[in-house]
Amino acid sequence: MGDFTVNEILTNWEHLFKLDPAKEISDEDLDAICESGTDAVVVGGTDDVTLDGVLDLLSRIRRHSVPCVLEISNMASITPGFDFYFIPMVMNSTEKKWMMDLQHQAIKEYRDSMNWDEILMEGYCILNENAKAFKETKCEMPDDEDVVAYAYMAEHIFRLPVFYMEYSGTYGQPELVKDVKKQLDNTKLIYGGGIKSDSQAREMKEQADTIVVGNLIYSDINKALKTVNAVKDMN
Ligand code: 1GP
Repeated sequence: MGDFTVNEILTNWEHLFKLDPAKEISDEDLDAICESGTDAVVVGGTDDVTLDGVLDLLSRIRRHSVPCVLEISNMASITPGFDFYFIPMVMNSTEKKWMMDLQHQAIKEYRDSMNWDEILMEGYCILNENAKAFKETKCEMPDDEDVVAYAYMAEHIFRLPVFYMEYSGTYGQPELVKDVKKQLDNTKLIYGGGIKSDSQAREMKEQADTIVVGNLIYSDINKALKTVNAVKDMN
């Protein structure tokens, strides 16, 4: 992406679409997503994320000029060719593996080819107990005070560029997103989960720096597309 690092670019990103490599999407819908005016298209999922699935989406998104991000789910599906790479660290996991050990393994394997202008570490807090990612990463459900403290740690202890409130599949609490945002000066706040309408997109964007729309792409593409302008028109 030219002369800009991912941190500089993220400052201006308000809306992201997230495509799941394990799900089918027609060319027509994918083209509409890429041309929607969203700030970037993220490829990421939890189950059945394969290199073939990732490469298929990459080659199709690449027909468009929209920035393209791989959110790394597993080592087997890492590939060059994306503009940026997001690497989650799951802060409310009960297993160190998901916060540090997988990243440690990845560094050992890929250090020589890692370009830190393209890589962004995300402090993830998974807040939907029924989400596959919550179960897979053995998360513990934090209460509101815990979430605020994780955000504080992301900013002051780990100095992470991003804190991601991940409600994947369910709509979160705008009040809690607001409280978390108050903790953060330098760390950007991404909200993702359960956005099903333009008004929900706006409501969460009022609190967070960036919102992510995922499942709605597959359940109601027209409503998903409307979330872009809902957010952009707030400026
Ligand atoms: C998932 O945060 C994203 O990682 C978006 O969530 O799929 O529920 O929109 P939804």
